[in-house]
Amino acid sequence: MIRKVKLMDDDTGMGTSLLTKLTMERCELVQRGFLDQTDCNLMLSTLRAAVDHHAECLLSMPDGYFFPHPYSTVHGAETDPEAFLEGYFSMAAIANSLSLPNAGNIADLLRKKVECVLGRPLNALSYNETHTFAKFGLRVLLAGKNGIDIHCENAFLHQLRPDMSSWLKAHVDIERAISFFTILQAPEVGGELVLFNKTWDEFSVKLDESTYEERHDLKGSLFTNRGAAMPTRHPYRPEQGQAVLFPAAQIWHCINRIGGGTDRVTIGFFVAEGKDGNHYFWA
Ligand SMILES: O=C(O)CCC(=O)C(=O)O
Repeated sequence: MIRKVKLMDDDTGMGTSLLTKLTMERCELVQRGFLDQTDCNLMLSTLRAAVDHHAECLLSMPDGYFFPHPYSTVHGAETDPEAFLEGYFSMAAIANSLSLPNAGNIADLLRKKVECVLGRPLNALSYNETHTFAKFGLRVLLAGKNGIDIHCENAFLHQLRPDMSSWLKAHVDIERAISFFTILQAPEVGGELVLFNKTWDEFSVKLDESTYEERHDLKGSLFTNRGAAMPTRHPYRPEQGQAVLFPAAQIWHCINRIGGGTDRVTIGFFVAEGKDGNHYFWA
C-alpha cells in the first residue's frame, strides 16, 4: 500500500532522508516552480527543433512520442539485437549533447537542479562503462489522446534484453528506481499523473500480459480482472514548471487522457541507488 504522504517544497534538500522517503516509504514529491516559464519555453523550442532535426530518434506511438528512445525499448525481441542496442546508445548520445542557446547542456542543467532537490550528486549511468544511457527523455502526449498506460517500471523489466536487465540489476537498485519529470507544457484539461494504491510487490502483473483497454481503464479493470480489490487513485494536476518525483518502479501509475487542444510535454529521467552507494540517473 502507498503511504499517502505528499512531500512539498520544504522537504527538498534533505539529502538521504528525502531519497529514503521516496524509495523506501514510497512517498511522492511535487514541487512547484522547479523551472520558470522562460526555462520551460526555451527548452520547448530547443527540443522541438531537435526533434525535427533528428526524427530518427523519435519513438512514435498512437498517443504521442518519446525522444530519444527510452531504455525500456531495448528488449530481446529485435531481429538484430546488437544493432538495436547500438541504435539506442547513438540516439542517447544525440540527446545528451543538446544545449540551450546561451544556457548550457540540457541534461546537465536538469541534473544539477534535481541534485539540489535531492541533496545528493547524481552520476550518468554507463553500460559496461562504455555506453552512456540517455540522460533525459522528452515525452509528448497528444491532445485528445489517451496519455500513458497504467504501468510501473518493474512491470516491463522482463522484456529488456537479458544482458541489459542483468547488468542493470547488478549495478543499480532498479527495482526501487524513482522517476523525476518536469512539465514543460501543461494541457488545459486532463493529463494528470494518477498514482494507484497498488504496488508491484503486492500486484506483479507483466505489462505484456494485459490489454491496451485494461491499461487505459482508470477504474482499474487491470487489477479487478485479476482478483485484486478496486484501486483508489491519487491524481496530480499538471502545471507548467512543476517537478514530480515518485517511486515509479514500485507504484502503479498512468497519465490520464489529454483533454483540450494542447499537448502535454514533459522531460525526465529515472534515479536509483548504485550498488556502490552512489546515485545514478538514466532515461
Ligand atoms: O509524465 C511523464 O513524463 C512520465 C510519467 C511516467 O509514467 C513515469 O515517469 O514513469
